[in-house]
Amino acid sequence: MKTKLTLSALMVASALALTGCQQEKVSSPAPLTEKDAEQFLTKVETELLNLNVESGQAQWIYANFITHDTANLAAQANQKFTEAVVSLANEAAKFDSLELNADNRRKLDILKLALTLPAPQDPVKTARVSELAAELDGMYGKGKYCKDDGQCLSLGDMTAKMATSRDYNELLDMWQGWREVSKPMRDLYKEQVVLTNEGAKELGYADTGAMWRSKYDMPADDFAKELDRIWGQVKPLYDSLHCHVRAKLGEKYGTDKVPQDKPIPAHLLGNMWAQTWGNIYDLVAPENADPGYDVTELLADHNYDEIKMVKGAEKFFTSMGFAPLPETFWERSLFTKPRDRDVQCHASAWNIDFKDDLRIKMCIQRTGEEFAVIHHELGHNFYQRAYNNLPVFYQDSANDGFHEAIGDTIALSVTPGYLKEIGLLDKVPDESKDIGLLMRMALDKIAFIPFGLLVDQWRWKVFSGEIKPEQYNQAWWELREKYQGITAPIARTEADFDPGAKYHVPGNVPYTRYFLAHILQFQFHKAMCDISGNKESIHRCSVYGSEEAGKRLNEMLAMGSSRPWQEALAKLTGSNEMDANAVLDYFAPLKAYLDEQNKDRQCGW
Ligand code: X8Z
Ligand code: ZN
Repeated sequence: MKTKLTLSALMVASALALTGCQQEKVSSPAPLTEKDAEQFLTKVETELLNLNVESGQAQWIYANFITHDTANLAAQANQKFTEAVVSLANEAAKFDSLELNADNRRKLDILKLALTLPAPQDPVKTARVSELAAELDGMYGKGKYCKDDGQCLSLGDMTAKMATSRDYNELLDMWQGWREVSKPMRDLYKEQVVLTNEGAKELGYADTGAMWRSKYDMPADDFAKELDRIWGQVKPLYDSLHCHVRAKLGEKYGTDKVPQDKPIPAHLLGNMWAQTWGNIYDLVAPENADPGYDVTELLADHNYDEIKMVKGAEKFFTSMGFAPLPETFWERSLFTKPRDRDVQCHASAWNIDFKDDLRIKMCIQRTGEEFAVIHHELGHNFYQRAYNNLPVFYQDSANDGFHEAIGDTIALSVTPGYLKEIGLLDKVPDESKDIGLLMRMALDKIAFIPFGLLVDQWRWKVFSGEIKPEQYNQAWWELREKYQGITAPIARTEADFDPGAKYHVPGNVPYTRYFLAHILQFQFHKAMCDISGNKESIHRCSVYGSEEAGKRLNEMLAMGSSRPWQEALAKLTGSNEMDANAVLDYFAPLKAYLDEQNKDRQCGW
């Protein structure tokens, strides 16, 4: 056991070192210096690493075996971790007014912002925060929809059915059934908000949301404005897509069910949360421009099982010069849903020892959609490995959007040309099919963007108190309507807690990261295509096999969070701004097509 040298011990030591001739100063602590900061940071480095590994192991076990006991063990480990980090963050704050070199300042700031759920310093309250976090996470992981006849559906079962069912009532039944799971989360969530806000205040932030917004190398308010600016860039494209999709859904289900001047009912878009719409591609496929293949079918035709899908994604990274995943990745990951126990099926990527103990945990389904998610998860793992030589403070992405963007960037290179190259597709469709390809991509990527924004718009307002507990559900649907143009298909009340039906709310994972990732991945893709010498249109570009692009990508990844994200972005793209022009350029031909389709339609809601 290491003895804990706290900062106050350091201060006492330096005060005692003063000679007796300065009597009046002996009782007050010596002013802190850069050297004190350095000593503090060195101590924290080891402590943080040990704490992270210990709690990481407990969280891993809990997520892989959800039981009463593993919940307790995970909560205890989290409590220990939170207590320690809160105390270290408060110590770090003591250097706030000291002028320090940029590196030490950055590490201290990172430490102060390290917790997603900041707990108050009271140990009883920290214990409760940890308990609530474990319980909410477990409720989601264990969640099932059991019908009156006793038949139970897991979220995975419903995800698969909602992708292909075109039966209005069947879809509604599953949509409604899953949202029973989140009702009992409401009171726990409310309690958690109060406690973490108290913790955030102790650390000097207005509330937990304000703390989350402070992680972006710019003033928190500027960051919020930046999001609005970027959303303003994308909104016209989203509106065009929404208009066309609503019209097609009206043709399919009838305009009584899908009124053409109102938001779209949320259960008809092929996804439990209406966050990606690629699964209803068949309903909106442009005439004569269908690329004529479907990745789910290609995978089945070529006997891809779950492991082969992961190997395929790994191969993409190794083709660009990244080292293969370690043997332990294959031994320790979870790839398929176990039949006999509850696991947290929501996909995630881990690096347990902050070196090379990389893993994913995912209940893989054999679909094109999941093939993209595998790329997404491996993007996390290759990022984690690229920065594993940095001090633990910097073992993170430039900002959280970067972490979420890397695997998606690679998945943008899963083009027909690439599928042919790896033997999944016989013939690359000609350019007349590009609108179909772009449509399918937009249904996933453009449809997602407002959803990626609104989840934290809701949470930020909840944390700030602007949304009160008795308005949780109503405010959620107001934001769903405002940003996505989506509506609940049946009346909702405050007995419901629909935000809790989305993993990241009970899981306490900030969501703005995915909004950012959906912008950044197009910037990264464009930059890497340029580096690889691509001559085709951007949506046909694949950087598969480009070691040059891999090298430049790795340079950015290896920076971890050691420098402001603007610098990391410039390293790969030459620009230090997040900007949606790369998105708009990518989809420009589709935008023209949509506007033509919509010309006699009344768009908007
Ligand atoms: O949660 C995820 C990943 C794990 S970080 C699978 N995603 C978001 C979601 O599923 O809601 C990826 C895209 C958005
Ligand atoms: Zn992710």
